[in-house]
Amino acid sequence: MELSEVTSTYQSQNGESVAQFISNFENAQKNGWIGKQEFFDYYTDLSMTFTHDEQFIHFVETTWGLNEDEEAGVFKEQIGYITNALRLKLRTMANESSEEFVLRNIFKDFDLDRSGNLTMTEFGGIFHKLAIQCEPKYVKAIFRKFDTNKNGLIEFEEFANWMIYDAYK
Ligand SMILES: [Ca+2]
Ligand SMILES: [Ca+2]
Repeated sequence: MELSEVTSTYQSQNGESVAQFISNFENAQKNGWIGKQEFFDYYTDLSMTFTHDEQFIHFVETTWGLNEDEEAGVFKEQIGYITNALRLKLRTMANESSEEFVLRNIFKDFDLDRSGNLTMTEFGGIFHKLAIQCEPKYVKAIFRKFDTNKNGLIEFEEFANWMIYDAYK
């Protein structure tokens, strides 16, 4: 499959392109169904054409409406591990305090443009600043966990709730 084909499928999300997309499975049995093996073969090949994991994950998700990786077990375990590490470091920064002004100061540190919310880029900066190794696909997944109202930004309330209450979700 050419990258240009991938890109056009990626950009258009109507039913026709999905049909087109399904017909692109090289080993598809043309019976209208995609077997598990076909799915995996296809994505193993396809993942080679993306230079960033994040791009690839986004592509798989937008195409299939998935919220989680096919390797859900490993993925979830990693997310849990990184989330706990993140929380521990942030709790240390806050001196274990749950006072709003303390949490607000921490939040402001990461809100580089002072917009009152964190973009994906600003959120990614937290991991960098706290020296937590984290691949972009995990940053993205954790971002989504934080963003409980699903507006694509992390507001202070979402951040604070997670710091105080939702640590082990
Ligand atoms: Ca911001
Ligand atoms: Ca939000």
